[in-house]
Amino acid sequence: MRIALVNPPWMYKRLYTHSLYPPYGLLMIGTMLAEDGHDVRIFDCNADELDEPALFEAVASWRPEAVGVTVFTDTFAFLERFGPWMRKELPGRPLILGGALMSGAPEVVMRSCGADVGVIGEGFISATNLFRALEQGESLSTVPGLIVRAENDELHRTGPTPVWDKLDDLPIPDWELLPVRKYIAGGPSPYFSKRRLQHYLSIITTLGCPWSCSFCQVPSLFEGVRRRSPASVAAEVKGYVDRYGIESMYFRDDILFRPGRIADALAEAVPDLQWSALLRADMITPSRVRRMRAGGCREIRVGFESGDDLVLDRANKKTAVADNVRCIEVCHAENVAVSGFLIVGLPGETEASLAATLRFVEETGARVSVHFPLPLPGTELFRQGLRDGLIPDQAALLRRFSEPQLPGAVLQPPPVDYCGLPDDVLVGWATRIAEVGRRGVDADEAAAGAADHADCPF
Ligand code: B12
Repeated sequence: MRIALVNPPWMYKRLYTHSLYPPYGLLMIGTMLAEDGHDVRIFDCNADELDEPALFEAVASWRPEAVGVTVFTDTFAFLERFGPWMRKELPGRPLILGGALMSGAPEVVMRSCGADVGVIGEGFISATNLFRALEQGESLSTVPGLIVRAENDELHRTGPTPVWDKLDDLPIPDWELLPVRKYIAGGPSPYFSKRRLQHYLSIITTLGCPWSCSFCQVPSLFEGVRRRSPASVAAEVKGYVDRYGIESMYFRDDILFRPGRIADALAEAVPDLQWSALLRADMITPSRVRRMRAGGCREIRVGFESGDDLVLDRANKKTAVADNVRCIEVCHAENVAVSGFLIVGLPGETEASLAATLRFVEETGARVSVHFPLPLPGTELFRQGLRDGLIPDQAALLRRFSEPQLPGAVLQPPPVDYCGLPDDVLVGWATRIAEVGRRGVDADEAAAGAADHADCPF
């Protein structure tokens, strides 16, 4: 089958000005469908800088038999335009959706654009089965893991999503499906100091998370916690070094589990490679960070979230401010850069807790970016918003997520009020905290002689 896969234009582009981020889920799906014998082409609006008219024209002129779109936080408004366009220009061709936002609110997202099928949660098995069934003209109602539009326009779920057990057995992504050289040359990620990590590719080694923070969708997105072995990770990375000459690697896992063992495997397979990853503060010990640094780690990022323990508790974060402070001290001592994320306006937030967060940033010299709580479908925050009547119209909320962000979009007022503080008070605190949190970055970039990073949260 001739399948067009679309990575829509990001509305949050201003937040991520200094780097390109590959649509990893779409890349994996594309790789697997191509291996299954389909003719696959990814239309990557970000790397190829396609605006909507250019995308529509490119897709139509390729004449696909089916179109798949990856649906993230900011895709809703795009779908409301793309669906009707497809009905008109590619009549009879199925529109298939997948991705985090689609998985969190399948009915709302499917209705927004008249899509024919959605893949709920991970798509390794269900997407493959879905396209086989489509090709053979079989009914989709027997393919589990989907939401399907029936003749009468009703939406039906087809049963639990099948789970890919052994991640080591997944195919290596075929980066040639994307403009891979643009990704490698896309400049250093804003998260990296310019001096340290350049020419990199991304990898994900884990699906799922054992914690259940109120603001995070991951536990509801992927079943259980599945991890790749350090040996298979190192072998894949070595393949990229050999083939593309990359110098660095960016681990995109929400939490990189077993970072010490991964570092050991990388030290052996690719001794010159440098890397960055996300971890939890309570995973950081001097011996582990030393081992990570010896294996090439140059920066970690951590969800600090707040400088107040009550706010952390109510978010079910299961870390304390003391863990965050210790994490920063250890990383500084071991010469591994550390930066993190804060959320301003979580349930329980007060001006006193905001003052505590500002103090935490000032006293530790933490590099942070500041965000407001996003009620993502599938999270406790979202459920709470529904229970408390704060989200009267789900489609309106998701549309709001797709509004183009201003420069420094971290300082957009929150779409839902979770703490009772007025918007201008929250924005005022967020601005002050973000300013202090940028100091470390500015010093770092000045030392590196880097270009102006004015818009960039890091
Ligand atoms: C890397 C990453 C990023 C990168 C790149 C994002 C991107 N669009 O590719 C960056 C740093 C830019 C980013 C930014 C943001 N992110 Co982010 N990100 C991730 C992360 C850590 C990994 C994504 C990934 O590759 N997963 C692994 C792959 C295999 O899974 P997948 O993408 O879901 O794909 C599978 C299925 O969904 C399905 N599938 C996906 N697409 C399609 C398409 C078709 C046609 C089919 C059939 C199937 C299918 O099959 C795939 C294989 O199983 C996830 C958390 C996570 N673990 O997934 C958060 C996550 C996706 N991000 C999240 C959020 C909130 C954001 C931001 C809003 C943060 C912010 N405040 O700015 C922005 C939004 C930017 C944007 N436009 O997406 C939320 C998503 C919520 C949502 N409902 O969309 C997540 C789930 C994190 C969380 N803790 O809740 N993010």
